[in-house]
Amino acid sequence: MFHLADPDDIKKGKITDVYFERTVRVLKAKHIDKKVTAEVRARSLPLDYPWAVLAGLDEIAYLLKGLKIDLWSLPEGSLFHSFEPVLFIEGNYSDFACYETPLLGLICQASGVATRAARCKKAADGKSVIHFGARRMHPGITPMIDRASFIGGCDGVSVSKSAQNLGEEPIGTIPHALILLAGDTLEATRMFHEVIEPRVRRVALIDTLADEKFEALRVAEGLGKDLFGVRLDTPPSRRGDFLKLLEEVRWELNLRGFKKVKLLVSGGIDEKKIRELRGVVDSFGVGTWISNAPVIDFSLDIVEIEGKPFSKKGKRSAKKQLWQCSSCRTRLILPFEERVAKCNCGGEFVPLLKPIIKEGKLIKDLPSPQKIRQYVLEQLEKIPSFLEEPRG
Ligand code: PCP
Repeated sequence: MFHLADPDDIKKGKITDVYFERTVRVLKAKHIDKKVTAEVRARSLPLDYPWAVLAGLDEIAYLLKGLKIDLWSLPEGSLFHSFEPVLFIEGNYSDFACYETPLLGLICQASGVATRAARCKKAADGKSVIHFGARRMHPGITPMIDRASFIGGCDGVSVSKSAQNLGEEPIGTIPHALILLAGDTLEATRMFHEVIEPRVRRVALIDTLADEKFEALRVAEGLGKDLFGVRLDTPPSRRGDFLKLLEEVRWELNLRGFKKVKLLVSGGIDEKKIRELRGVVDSFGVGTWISNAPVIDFSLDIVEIEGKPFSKKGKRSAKKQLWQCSSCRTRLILPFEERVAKCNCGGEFVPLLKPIIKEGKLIKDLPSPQKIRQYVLEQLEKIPSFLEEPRG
């Protein structure tokens, strides 16, 4: 069997820390169950990242739908900073207490993956980034990781089922295994070309047997206009100066009229490598760096009880709204009822936390993965350059 939680158990709040189950029993036994506002925020972001991407809201809405609670949240895909409230729940504490564990699990991991995907996409500066990281994680959560990587900005994912869930075409090339079984790079690429439907781009893997430069020319001459690109997944023991190798392959292909043949790279690709190689590479296959992303350290804490501000040490009390100036993007965190005047830049402040669930009912349909991805890409465009920093 696979060591996976049963979705019904998750939905019923059974995948939770025992101290929540016991707390509900104590509250009920002592009749001290009260209406609270509980807020989720991240006290810090991994590796001192200046911003992160909120992901996993669709699963949270599914998890909390039907409970006697109200949920407010930033739209999925929103960029946020440490200490900013990203969502809050209102209701009787015992009605959602056991959902804290799954709720945090859903956004901590998905937001970590989406943030890494967005940082890779930002670093790629318009070049495509494909998520190849399913093989590094438990297959039970592959659809979640692939969705988070896609809404975070990746241009595609390699797992067919995940792509189907997203309404996208799966993106893949050729594995080393096919080259070894065919015994030759060009032969394997020809077999692929003969068998696989024409809409699938022909990308030859050129690092299995011989030198990449000569293999690139062989497949380019062998497939001509049918060759979309070549993938280099050159093993570290042979990689040397990867940029120089790629520039040489590019030079030789251009020299012989194969300017349209794209260069794809994979294997140990992270943001730093993307920045180094984006001048010559057309597409990056990123696996571990995205799927094994550090989680976002969200916490959920009570900030109001029966409408009165009350929170633990180290946490500011009161229900809050996060405001952003529509022109200079300055942000303000204010008590929920407080209104804000015009921004110093003259721009209007708009409230970012929106109602998602009212008394257990979803208020409006949630956006498609494509819409959320577009929203992320638009925000990445607007990130002030000073927030961009070369981090490994
Ligand atoms: C890996 C495979 C994955 C890549 C590399 C992810 O190559 O192609 O997509 O790598 P990463 O986790 O380091 O980012 P191999 O397993 O060597 O090759 P193959 O394509 O033959 O499966």
